[in-house]
Amino acid sequence: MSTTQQSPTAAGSGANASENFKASAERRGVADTPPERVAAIVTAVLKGVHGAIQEYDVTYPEFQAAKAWLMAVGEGGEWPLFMDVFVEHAVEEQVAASQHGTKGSIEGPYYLADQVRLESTCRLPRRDDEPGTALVLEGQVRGLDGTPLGGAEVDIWQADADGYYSGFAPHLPEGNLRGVVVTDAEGRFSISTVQPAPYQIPTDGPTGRLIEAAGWHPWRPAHLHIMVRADGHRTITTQLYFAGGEWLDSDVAEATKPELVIDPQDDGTGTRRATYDFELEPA
Ligand code: MBD
Ligand code: FE
Repeated sequence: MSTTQQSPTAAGSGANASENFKASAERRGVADTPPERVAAIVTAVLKGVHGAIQEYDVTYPEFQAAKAWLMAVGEGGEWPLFMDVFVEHAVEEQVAASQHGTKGSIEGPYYLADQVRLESTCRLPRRDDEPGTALVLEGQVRGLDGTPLGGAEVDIWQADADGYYSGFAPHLPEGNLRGVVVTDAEGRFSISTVQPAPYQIPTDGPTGRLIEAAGWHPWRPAHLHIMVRADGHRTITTQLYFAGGEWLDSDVAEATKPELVIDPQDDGTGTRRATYDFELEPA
């Protein structure tokens, strides 16, 4: 990691993620949950909490510490981070049960809509001195029946070689390593980028303090986030991971799947290349 950069504080990246989440309410839609269902779900959650209190004979100091921690998560803007690390994978697994084609994975807290649109063969926006190994991801977007989907959008975002996301780290230019790649008439794309580093949950915020208090590790394996959209098809939100990568078998967010692991190979010029095709089901 370079020593001159300013690392984002937990509060900085958390607050940004909270602001971004609130601003994107429209894209996320309305839940419209009827009262009986609200009551059933909340009752089940509370039963789980009450059960843990009984099972572990939770004390008053522990109960008050939990309240203080919950307040800190909100004040630090870390609810998007906490929810996406510890809860989102369970929701995604429910959705996945009725989904065909490319496997999905969690969106996480660092998606930003409306990034620069790029041609099918392109380079993601990067700094002049962007560190990291050159990486090319190429492939094709198809329907479940094999039809190539030209004009599909491969919306990609990733951490840099130091593990930081643009938009959530003040030292990075806006839009760095983010873009919406539009496939050619054959549904193909070829994206030049750099190898991302594993992601560490900020250790200076409440989520990091909980992880430390529990003796867990705060790491996600290196990954590329990708959302693929095509007219008449169900949008897929997923991530690609790297064969042999650190933390691949112990992702703190439990969001890896064997079908989502790529194994880029050096093409002889120092650039690592991988192919991945996306298959979308009808909407
Ligand atoms: C990430 O980069 C991420 O992908 C998730 C799911 C949670 C925290 C940081
Ligand atoms: Fe991520």
